[in-house]
Amino acid sequence: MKDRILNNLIKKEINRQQKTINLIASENFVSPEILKIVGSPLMNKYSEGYATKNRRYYPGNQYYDKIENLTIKRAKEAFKLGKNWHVNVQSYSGSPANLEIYFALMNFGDVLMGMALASGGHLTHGHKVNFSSAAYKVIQYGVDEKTGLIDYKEVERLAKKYKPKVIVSGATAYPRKINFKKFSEIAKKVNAYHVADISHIAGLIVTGLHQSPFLYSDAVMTTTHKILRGPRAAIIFCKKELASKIDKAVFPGMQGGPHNNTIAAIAEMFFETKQLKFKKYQKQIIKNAQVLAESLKKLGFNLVTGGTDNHLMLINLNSDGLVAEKKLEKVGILANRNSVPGDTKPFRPSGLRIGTPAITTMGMKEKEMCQIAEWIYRILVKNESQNKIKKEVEKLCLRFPLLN
Ligand code: DSN
Repeated sequence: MKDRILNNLIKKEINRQQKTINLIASENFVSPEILKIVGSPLMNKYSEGYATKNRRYYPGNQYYDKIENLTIKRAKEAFKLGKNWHVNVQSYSGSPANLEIYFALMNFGDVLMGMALASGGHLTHGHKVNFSSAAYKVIQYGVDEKTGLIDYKEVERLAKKYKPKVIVSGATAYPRKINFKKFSEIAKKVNAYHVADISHIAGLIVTGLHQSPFLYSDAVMTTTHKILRGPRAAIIFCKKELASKIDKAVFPGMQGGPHNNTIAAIAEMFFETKQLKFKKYQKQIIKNAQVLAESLKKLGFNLVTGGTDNHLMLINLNSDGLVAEKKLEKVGILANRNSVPGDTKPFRPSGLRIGTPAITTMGMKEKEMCQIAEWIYRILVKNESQNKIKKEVEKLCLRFPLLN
């Protein structure tokens, strides 16, 4: 690279990724193949329109059409979908994808019901500062403050009272399994669409380690860059009868030209999720999360819901999460501060979210989980020397080289 300033910054960032323990539940490390496809000449083209409809607004798309159709085919195979499901692979990322689904299924001013951010929901599930709450009347459900679990009876009560047009299930910080069947039953009772946002758990669903929402939803959205270990993007699945509405909402409703390089990288991602080692990887993510959760508990940490069934856990610190996040960052351990049930200030919440997808990709296993729990304890409880622990962290990370 001729640009030495930028080259130097990129090198530093790659080095940072190698030398830190990444416990951010939504991040991961993609394969060299995916990196290559995203940075390939596939980036150079406009293809507004859809391959499935044989309707593009630019010439020269004969190969992109094939790539987009291949990505759609693989997406359907991965989630074992029949002819009654339609797939749109053009969404730029999770937030636009959710808004596109709402745009397709609701009129402005209709009632949207989603999980509150403070309980583990996403901004686009109706948080007050998000476009979703500006465009729609929002009703938020939460978790039971004592158990930390979704209170399905309360979800039903709210749904019956406010009659939403769309009910969103799915979360960004919920450590337990989600009962999509229950959400579907509630949605049916009030004649609402059930939309499942599976961004955080899609890899577990692909490998049969979590209930699939497809039997129970009208539309499903997943990002591809989290536990699925693909490029930064999203996929929208919907029942066939909603296909035209969803496609129109994505393009021309909200987006212009699709990112062809990313769509091709999603096809590669599904090639990788089909390999036997992907299932082993997903199982190890859960094992690692459980060992980490147990180790933290033994050291006296209080976990929301008492543990985890999936790839993440929430520590209730009963103190400032921002301070804890900063202390850990100083030694090269990244875990984002997060609201815990009852918190009201998202910028200064009192929890930490800890996830295992990225460190499991690095190759870390149970033994390393115990070590990480001990470091968290030594930093947050014992206030030990940061320099000493930073060196220990770096030494461990260098034993698990990233494939760039
Ligand atoms: N920012 C993602 C997460 O951390 O879960 C959700 O979009």
